[in-house]
Order: sequence, then structure tokens, then C-alpha cells
Amino acid sequence: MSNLEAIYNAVLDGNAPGAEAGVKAALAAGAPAETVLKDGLIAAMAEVGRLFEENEYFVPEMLVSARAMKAGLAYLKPHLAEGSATPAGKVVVGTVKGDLHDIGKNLVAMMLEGSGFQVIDLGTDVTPEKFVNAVKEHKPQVIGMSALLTTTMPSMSGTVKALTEAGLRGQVKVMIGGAPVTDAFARQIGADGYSPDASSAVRLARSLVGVR
Ligand code: B12
Repeated sequence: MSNLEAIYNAVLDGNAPGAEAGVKAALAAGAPAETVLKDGLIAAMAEVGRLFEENEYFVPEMLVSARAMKAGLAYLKPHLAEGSATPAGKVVVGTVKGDLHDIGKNLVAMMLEGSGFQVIDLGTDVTPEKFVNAVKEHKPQVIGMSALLTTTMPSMSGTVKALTEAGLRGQVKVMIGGAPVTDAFARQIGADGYSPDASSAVRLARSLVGVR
């Protein structure tokens, strides 16, 4: 079994030590961190999602798989950092109100930090008011909202409205993401951009703040 298969299976089995060991072994064998992430960890979580849809996995299985993914990610984090000498700007990130999914948001935060952004992470279940207060307090150039549930996507629109009502919309760019989110939805709610994964989120944030 290859190291990537070992990672994939460990995440599917909810085996956190196995996921971490697999990541360690893959990196030691020279696999690029991006490949370990995409073909090992992310591929496994996509399969977990499929098994959940097919009623083969239930919430407890999803939860232990998420823990295993997080264990692998924690080890991968320093290897993912692209490294940049110039500070690129400040980004406030959070998963929107009612939504507890944080793996994708954490990954976006990690990649942003790795490419020179200062990241303020508000965590999960973040209300529009909390985003507004964070913009007042931290004065970021960008906020990044994540939603994994179709039922929580409207909170992104709520946050854009709350920023406008607070007179802050002109001071901050809004980017959004998460599995059910689309470019069309971003345009519909008046966000400044959408991106489908963490590396393109970094490119998007850079273009929003005008850094190449
Ligand atoms: C793991 C998981 C869980 C874990 C979450 C653990 C955690 N700490 O995050 C637990 C078990 C807690 C969970 C709970 C639930 N879940 Co869940 N979960 C998943 C699962 C399997 C994987 C999500 C994940 O981590 N993917 C891996 C990451 C890396 O991908 P990602 O999140 O998409 O992020 C990437 C991009 O989207 C993007 N991105 C993400 N955020 C942002 C932000 C910005 C600004 C940008 C630019 C980009 C960006 O970049 C990321 C990195 O590349 C998905 C299935 C799926 N295919 O998505 C279901 C899924 C999201 N869950 C689902 C459901 C239904 C639930 C529950 C309602 C189940 C229940 N009955 O209780 C609860 C809801 C709890 C809540 N209130 O939030 C459904 C949602 C269906 C829908 N249409 O809304 C899904 C799609 C499963 C399914 N196929 O049905 N879940």
C-alpha cells in the first residue's frame, strides 16, 4: 500500500494516529505537501461525504474521519506554507452562523498565513454581528466566510447586508467559499469573489488587496 493510500484509508477509518503517520511517511518519501493534501486527505474526505450520502456513514463516522483529517493536517501545516517575506494584508475568516464545519476554513486560513497574510480566525458559528465587530476591531482588508451547508449559506448574504448597514462595506472586500457555494451565488449576494479551494483562495485574496 502506498503512503497516500495509507492516509486515505486512515481518514476513512477515523484513525488519527494512522493519518498523521501516513502524512509523515509520505513527506519523508518526498511527496509534495500539495499532493499529500489533495490525493490523500481531501480525497478521503470527499469519499466520507459520498458514504454519508449513501447512508453508509453517519455523523459519528464523519466526526472521527474529520478528527483524523485534522491530525494529518496539523502535521502537514508547516509544509504547506508557501512562505512570503512581504506582509500581504489582514484577513478575518470564519464559518458562518449555524455551521460547525471548519476543516476547509482552517485550510484556507493556513494557506493564507503561509503566503504572508495576517489571519484572524473567528472560528465557527459566526454571526453577521460578530463579523461586523471584527471588521471594526481589526480593520482587515478582506473577510473570508465559509459555509458547508445549503441552510447556512443565507448567513453570508446576512453578513454582507450587516456590513453595508454598519457603513463598512466600502472598507472591506468579501470572499466566500465552501462546498455548496458558487461564483454565481457570490455575485448574487454582492460578495467580491468566490474560490473553490485553498490555493485559489490565496490568489483571490491577493488580487482583492492588489498584491501580485
Ligand atoms: C466532515 C463533515 C462533517 C463534520 C465536520 C467536522 C469539522 N470540524 O469540520 C461533522 C460530523 C461535525 C459534520 C456535521 C454535519 N454535517 Co457534515 N460533512 C462533513 C464532510 C464529510 C466533509 C467536509 C470537509 O471537511 N471537507 C474537506 C474540506 C477540505 O473541504 P471544504 O470544506 O469544501 O473546503 C474547501 C473549499 O470548499 C474551500 N473553502 C472552504 N471554505 C472556504 C472559505 C473561503 C473564504 C474560500 C475562498 C474557500 C473556502 O477551500 C477548502 C479547501 O480546499 C461533508 C461532505 C462534503 N463532501 O463536503 C459533509 C457535509 C457538508 N455535511 C452535511 C451535513 C448534512 C451535516 C449535518 C447536518 C449532519 C447531521 N445530520 O447532523 C451536520 C451539521 C452540523 C453543523 N451545524 O454544521 C452535508 C451537507 C448537505 C447540504 N446540502 O447542506 C454534507 C455535504 C454531507 C452530504 N453529502 O450530505 N459534518
